[in-house]
Amino acid sequence: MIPRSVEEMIAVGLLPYPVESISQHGDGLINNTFKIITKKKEDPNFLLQKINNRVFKDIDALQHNIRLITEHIRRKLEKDGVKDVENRVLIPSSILSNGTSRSYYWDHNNDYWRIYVFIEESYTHEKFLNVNMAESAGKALANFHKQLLDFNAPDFKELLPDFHNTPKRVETLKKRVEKDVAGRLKDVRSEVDFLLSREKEYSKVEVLGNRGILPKRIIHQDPKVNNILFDKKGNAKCIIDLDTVMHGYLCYDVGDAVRNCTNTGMEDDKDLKNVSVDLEMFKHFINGYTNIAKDFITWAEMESLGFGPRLLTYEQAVRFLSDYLHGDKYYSYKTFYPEHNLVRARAQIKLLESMEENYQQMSDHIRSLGNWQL
Ligand code: GN1
Ligand code: MG
Repeated sequence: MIPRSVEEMIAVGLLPYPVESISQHGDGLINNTFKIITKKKEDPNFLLQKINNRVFKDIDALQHNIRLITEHIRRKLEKDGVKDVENRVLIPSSILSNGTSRSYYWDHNNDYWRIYVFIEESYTHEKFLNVNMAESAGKALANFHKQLLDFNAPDFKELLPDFHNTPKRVETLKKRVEKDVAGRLKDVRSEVDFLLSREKEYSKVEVLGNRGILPKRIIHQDPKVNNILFDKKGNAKCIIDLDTVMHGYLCYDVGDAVRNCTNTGMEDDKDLKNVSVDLEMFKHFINGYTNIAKDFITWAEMESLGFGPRLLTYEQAVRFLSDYLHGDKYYSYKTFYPEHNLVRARAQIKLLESMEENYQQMSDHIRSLGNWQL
């Protein structure tokens, strides 16, 4: 269903083009996105997105960050002679019908909206459909990292500090267990025990980072498969949903992509038999990633790539379970039934078990790709 506010904004002529249709777009858990198709073929189509300002409180800084990142990437691609640069373009509010300010978002009754030009001939998926897609997505992620190696804007702000700081996520879980505000702890004791028994194991990356063994780089932090745009043939065109771009370790991004993209089931699968890591997809994704990343990745980072998927799956289970215990406050927009976050946490736990079982094979594959023992 299209919210009244979207229809109202369009009706008062938000866009300076006649509109043909509005539809819900994509499956992100945080922001709410609508596709706007314009009447005339020559006019561009748009994505209208309601920004979740409970998560992103500083909208000015958020939008400024996105412009810095997209402009940096655009400059890089143009310098490399890439024609038809595929990249998000934000619409400044000054070109909108009533727009006067020079910001890149729109305030409608204290809700914040932004508009992107829709990238034509682009498709999003909830899964890799074949190994070529996995390989192409791996390359796209590595190219994204490569393009941002020299990104250094003094006015760029880290908006969600400690986003993937797993020990801090575990501390939050412990607090939620202690307070049990929603009275749900009694149903999830075994899940809590499972996760807390692994606390030390999953603090390793933070320790390596603090010792300077893993360098911090600018990374995406949320490279789910539905945050990658593909063309009709399944080639990745670009990475979208740049709200979370911040400093972090490469294994966070590779880990989160593998967590989300190589799951044989769904993130909220109720049937745990469906859920496991697809090793073929994993291998192809890693092949694509390292094919590009070999130019800049360090030995220690390469070693961390096999552990990243386990780490991010563990962390995501901790996050879903914490939110369940907290009464679904964080994922509130997209929690469709009372146990939804618990179902998600259980599916992540199942995926984690599958990755722990297959860890040797995953790490061996990474080691087989180069002389990383040096
Ligand atoms: C959220 O909005 P979306 O669906 O791209 C979340 C990610 C989680 C993901 C789980 C800002 O991403 O961190 O991994 O849901 N984004 C934020 O599906 O919290
Ligand atoms: Mg998204």
